[in-house]
Amino acid sequence: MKKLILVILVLTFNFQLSTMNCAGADDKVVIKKAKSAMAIDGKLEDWKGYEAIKLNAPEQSTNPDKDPKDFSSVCYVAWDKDNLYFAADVTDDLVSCEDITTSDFQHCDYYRFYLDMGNNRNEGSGNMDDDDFEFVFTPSGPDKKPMVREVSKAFGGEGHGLDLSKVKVAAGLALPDKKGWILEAAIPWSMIGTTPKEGTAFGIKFITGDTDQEGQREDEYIWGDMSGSYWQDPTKFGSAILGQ
Ligand SMILES: [Ca+2]
Ligand SMILES: [Ca+2]
Ligand SMILES: [Ca+2]
Ligand SMILES: [Ca+2]
Repeated sequence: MKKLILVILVLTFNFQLSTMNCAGADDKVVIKKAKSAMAIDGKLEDWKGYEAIKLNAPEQSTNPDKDPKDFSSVCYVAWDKDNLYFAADVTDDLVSCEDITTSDFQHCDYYRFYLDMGNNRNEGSGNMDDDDFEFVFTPSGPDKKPMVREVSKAFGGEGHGLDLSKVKVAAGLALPDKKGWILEAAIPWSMIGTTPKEGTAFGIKFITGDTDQEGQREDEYIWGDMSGSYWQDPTKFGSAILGQ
């Protein structure tokens, strides 16, 4: 009897492990509609009631031994007729955002927010196409202001030449009760060639990286599939749908 229970336990554990390992392709997020425009002010009060998307589990990190006090986060998305909103709530023991040389701020603290507005990842190309966007946000920079770049069409690529002054971005730093940073952004739908409505579906991905004292990116947390060239491959994106 004991042996049978043991076998069942082992089988159950293995099943859970295999379910976790292939979770990537099934990653979905239903994006809630904002009742009124989000205030892009580096404060997260307006995000109460929105689903926290977690980038904080050891199996989501390129360094499974990462101390959550060193770095861990959740992020949020919302929409209205004008904007796609993004926010991140990050625990981090040191903010380091000095690298402006690398096109995608590789050696900064950053959040990367990927969109495949054509929702065509199943066509199987490992390269970003014209309707794929990679926005990179940092909570600070050499002038102490948050930074944003758009480096789509492959890793560190040329981007779409967007007028990024139209992306509203704000950051909050080191709240009194914890070490970390907050990012908030509003991306106009007009910028990414989409007229939104309930049911609009597209590909999505979130990646966040930690840089500390050394000024070199230490590791990343990845939402969804983290196999292969996950940082530039739309076939590794999850699915988003605009909800109510
Ligand atoms: Ca806010
Ligand atoms: Ca850190
Ligand atoms: Ca695409
Ligand atoms: Ca850091």
